[in-house]
Amino acid sequence: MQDRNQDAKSETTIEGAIALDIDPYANEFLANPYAFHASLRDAGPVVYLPKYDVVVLARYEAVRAALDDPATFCSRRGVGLSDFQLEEPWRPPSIILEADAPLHTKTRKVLNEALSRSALAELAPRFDRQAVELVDGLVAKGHIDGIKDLAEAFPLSVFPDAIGVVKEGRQNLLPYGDMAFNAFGPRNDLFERSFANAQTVTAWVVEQCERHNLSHDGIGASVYAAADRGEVTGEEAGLLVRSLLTAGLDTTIFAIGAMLYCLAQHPAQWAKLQAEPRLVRSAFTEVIRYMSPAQTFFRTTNSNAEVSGIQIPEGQKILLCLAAANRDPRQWQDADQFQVDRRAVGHVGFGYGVHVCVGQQLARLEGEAVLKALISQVALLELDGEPRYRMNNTLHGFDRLPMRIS
Ligand code: OVV
Repeated sequence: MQDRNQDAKSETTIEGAIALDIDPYANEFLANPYAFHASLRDAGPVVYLPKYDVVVLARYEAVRAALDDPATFCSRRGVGLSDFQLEEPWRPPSIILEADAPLHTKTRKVLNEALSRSALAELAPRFDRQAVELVDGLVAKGHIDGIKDLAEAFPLSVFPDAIGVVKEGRQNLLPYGDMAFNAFGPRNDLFERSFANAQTVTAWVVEQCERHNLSHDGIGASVYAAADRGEVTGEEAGLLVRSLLTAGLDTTIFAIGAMLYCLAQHPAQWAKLQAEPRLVRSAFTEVIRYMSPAQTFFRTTNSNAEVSGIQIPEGQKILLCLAAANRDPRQWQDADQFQVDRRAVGHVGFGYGVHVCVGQQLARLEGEAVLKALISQVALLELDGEPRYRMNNTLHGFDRLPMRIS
């Protein structure tokens, strides 16, 4: 039996890759991933995890190279653990995230346009005003939960309106995002728990993506305007609005939560920002590098591939550890230090290449609005109790951040 097991194992092992007995979906890993990330990077350029039959790339150079080669490392077989060629996806696949050229090229153009810097420019004054108003109210309270009261409250106050979603039923948005990001991992407890009300939640989201349910002046409407121009079908426009609602809220909430945590944990960096508010842009970029709210995405090899001289067969699931790449000491000086004036451009926290986050200008607008409001309205910002991690198969961050703010 022993021998047979070993034989079976050597059949699936990738020759030249180091096999590690690490579970990236275990609670210990998800709560405190940094030592595991170092083990994954240090083991070699290509690591194999027998438990999930996945190859892991965790070094910056390897992650970036894979993201830069979408013909070999494709997305249409899913960007989670599951191979859509072998398993039925939990919902009709995204036509932008879970797609390759030429479909992706077409859909990407539509969302690029709807989310371009110029399209978003008119939202900025409102975001800034809402952030100041919200932060002023929190300063008056003195003690807050940074997550509920700010990291969630701010995106919820601007994002659904910006897209043009009806008010009734918005409580379904966060559970839907939680499902989607858990669904990139295995069907573990986290997955099962987040899918408890899947039917209701999914039905609501799908319905809100229909044209007649969206406002006439939001980002959703501008996606449908692309359908009027013949760039996509009406059905495709609905799926692209679904992408916005799936990817746009939990991510920014985790990013703003990460920002609050970073500022509270690094008072010298907070002081530097207060002295030099022009650093807001690089500070937000550094938050994404340092915390990587989206920790991982997968690709699937579309043909036999080679990474660092190691042969990877066609149909292999590849876990790209964005979070590990973003703290790779081979790439970053003092990788584990949070530095608001770092030139963190080039991080892969938003991905890289043709699939790089299409909503990142909107995410920035939100993150920077909050950060500017904190700088102008807040003197003291510190932790006031134990942060609690929010567990998710893909997102890393907090669900409770007790803070003193004044
Ligand atoms: C969870 C997620 C991330 C990015 C894109 C999408 C979903 C999508 O539905 O397109």
